[in-house]
Amino acid sequence: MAYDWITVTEDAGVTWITLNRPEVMNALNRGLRRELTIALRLGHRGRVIVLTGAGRAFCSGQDLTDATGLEDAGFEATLNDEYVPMIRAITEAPVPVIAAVNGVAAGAGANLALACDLVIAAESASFIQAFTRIGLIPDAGGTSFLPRRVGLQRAMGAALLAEPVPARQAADWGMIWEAVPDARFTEVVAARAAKLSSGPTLAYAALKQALRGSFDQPLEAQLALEARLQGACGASDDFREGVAAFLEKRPPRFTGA
Ligand code: T3D
Repeated sequence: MAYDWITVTEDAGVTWITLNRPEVMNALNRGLRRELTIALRLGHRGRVIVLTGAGRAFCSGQDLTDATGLEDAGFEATLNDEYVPMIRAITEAPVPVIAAVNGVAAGAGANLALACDLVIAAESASFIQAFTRIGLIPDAGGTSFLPRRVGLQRAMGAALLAEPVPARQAADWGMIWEAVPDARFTEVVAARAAKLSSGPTLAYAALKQALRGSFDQPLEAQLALEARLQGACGASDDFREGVAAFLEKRPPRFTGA
């Protein structure tokens, strides 16, 4: 498929999706949101997806010059029709999605990153819940992802004050997985992606489902879910291969079956 606003490449089981509007810090216009949602859905054909930005930013959130959504239907419809499918394409992806945050992530761009399963940021990057600067509240899942990751007070501070949270601080808070020196950013992202692309895909899908659902149900239900998902994993070729590899003292060769 040909894209106008993003680039998509596939290599060794890794689908790389790059937001490609560097002149506006990869702001999300309607076309980009649509393309990104499609690419995320199609990216499942690989074994891991990496989402990153072209140029010096990851994503600056809603394109503030693009009023097409407003003219048609207003924010509520735009969020429901365009942002929600985009975020769900990440959270429901059966493969791990890595946000490789190469630079500033602001507004919905910050929450696009936080929707991902693993967030790796360059040390020079920052996360800005910029919404209140323009009279809005965090959206694109931010009011869910933020307090769950960093607690209510830090979520409140980040949203109320709308100040940049540097990558290192974000990692210290548990908002993201890690902040890495800029010089090593590409190398570290590639290494993490390669590791996940050769991992047990079925187990990854199951653990995403279990962890992401864990905030919404009591322990009893979670235990039952774990048992059901583990039943499927335990019956997989990957489990047999993992045990065989352990006993034979060799690296496993997971196929995702
Ligand atoms: O349903 C709905 O539609 C509502 C949904 C809302 C979701 C949201 O995301 S609301 C929040 C929207 N985002 C923002 O408010 C962030 C706006 N951008 C910034 O605060 C800053 O640009 C950054 C902190 C991201 C980066 O600052 P800096 O100083 O490094 O760069 P800059 O000079 O501000 O930006 C560079 C260019 O990108 C500049 O254009 P120019 O002057 O070179 O022609 C700037 O206007 C453009 N740009 C940056 N962000 C956006 C943008 N253009 C359109 N939309 C943007 N969001």
